[in-house]
Amino acid sequence: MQHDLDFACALARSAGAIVREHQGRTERLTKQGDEAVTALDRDSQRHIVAALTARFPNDGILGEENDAGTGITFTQPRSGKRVWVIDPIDGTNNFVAGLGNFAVCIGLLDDGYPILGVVYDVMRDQLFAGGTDLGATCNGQSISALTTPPTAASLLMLTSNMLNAQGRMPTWAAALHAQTTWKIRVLGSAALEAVMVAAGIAQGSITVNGKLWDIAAAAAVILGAGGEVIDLSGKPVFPLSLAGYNGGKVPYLAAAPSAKAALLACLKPSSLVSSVDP
Ligand code: 2AM
Ligand code: CA
Repeated sequence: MQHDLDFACALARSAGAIVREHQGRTERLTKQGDEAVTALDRDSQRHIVAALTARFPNDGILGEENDAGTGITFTQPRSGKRVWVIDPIDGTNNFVAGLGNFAVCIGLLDDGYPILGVVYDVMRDQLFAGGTDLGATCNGQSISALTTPPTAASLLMLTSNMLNAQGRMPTWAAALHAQTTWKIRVLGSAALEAVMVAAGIAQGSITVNGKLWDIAAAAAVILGAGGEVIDLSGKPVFPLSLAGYNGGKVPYLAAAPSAKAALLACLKPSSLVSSVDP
């Protein structure tokens, strides 16, 4: 399994090299709803898919883009239950704007469980890698989730766009923005936000409107680092059935074990007194 992770690491770095010089110089190709895509998203995915297909011909591949620009890529495994999950650029709006917070994400699910993953922060040249039984590293140095209780200095990462299915901000989300107990941070890349938990930098990371490719790779790193990946009601996100997956949302809380209870309490509507001015 370490060989597979090493392969994914090298592949994420080479995909990052393809996109790096284009940050801030590339326009959106299309605007499908809120979703940004550039030629470099497709170049990066093409590069990753070609290498994975050659090396692991029996594995499936799920990717956010496809060459025709008509949706996602989803190739079922020829044998076994392994599916590689790719986000060729996570944080495309940052990439287009020239804000250096974006990542190449390559994860591997086995029977719906993230067993290894790589999140490559392209502009900082920081490669977060890890998985079940593999631990977690950043540029080869061991990392781990925090084991200390949250304090007044603890960071909580949030991903922008916290609207619920009714197109409204949940009460708990407004209250989190209004409070000062947690130090709220938003990077614009759900995967980079999530791996801050694996790195022991943040106590938690909440993404409401992410897709599977926004979390699969980061989840493997977080789990390898001793963190947890649960849904907003506290149940484990994985294993997750990929049958018929078509880009549905996968809301999640990534948490240091020592902060999990406090963070879940924040997600209850009545837990925080909101100072939002009506
Ligand atoms: P993306 O860049 O791969 O699309 C902040 O926008 C984060 O949320 C990014 O990680 C982005 O991933 C993700 N995201 C997922 N769905 C989104 C959407 N509909 N609009 C904007 N960002 C989205
Ligand atoms: Ca993307």
